Amino acid sequence: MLLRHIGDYPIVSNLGPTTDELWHAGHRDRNFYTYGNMGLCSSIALGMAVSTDEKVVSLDGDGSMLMNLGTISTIGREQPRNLVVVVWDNEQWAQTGHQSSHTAFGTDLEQIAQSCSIPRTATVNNLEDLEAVFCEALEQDGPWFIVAKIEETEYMPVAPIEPEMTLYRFRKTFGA
Ligand SMILES: Cc1ncc(C[n+]2csc(CCOP(=O)(O)OP(=O)(O)O)c2C)c(N)n1
Ligand SMILES: [Mg+2]
Repeated sequence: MLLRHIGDYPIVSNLGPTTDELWHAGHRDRNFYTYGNMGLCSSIALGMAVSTDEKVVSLDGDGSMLMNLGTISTIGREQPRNLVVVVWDNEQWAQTGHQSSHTAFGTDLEQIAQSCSIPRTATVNNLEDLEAVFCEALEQDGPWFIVAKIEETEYMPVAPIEPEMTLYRFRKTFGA
């Protein structure tokens, strides 16, 4: 659904299932797939956002975001108007054994974003609301912080990705 709306804007995807699903949903040179670097998806997207005028979309995970909450604070400090963070919040560190994360015990990532002065935030619980807020985020200035509550489903096969090629393909789309 997100790919239907995103046009040519770059996406940074969190390690594991998020990256695998993005690859299966629609491989494109402007997908910056990450593997292994837990907690850095939105940090990388932030770095991109301050380097380009284009919208930059981060598809992060609750567990990864919890491991690097300082990213939210830095987004609030830098106020990149073109950054859109979507956190897939399944309330678990799912891929390493479905351990419940802090969002299952009262931590509200949207409230954290608000308290870090991120001006545009939302929490959505269904696809329709996600689509509406995501389209708004692509149109209007942010930074945006969207928490998408999700349920775990079966994993797709691991995507055949080589980090060096991801970097090479991605950079080329910026003419570097
Ligand atoms: C520094 C570091 N610690 C631990 C791991 C192992 N690890 C990989 S993914 C993951 C859980 C990520 O949770 P979340 O971002 O919520 O994504 P989900 O698995 O729920 O899709 C963990 C603990 C890692 N890759 N790097
Ligand atoms: Mg998770």
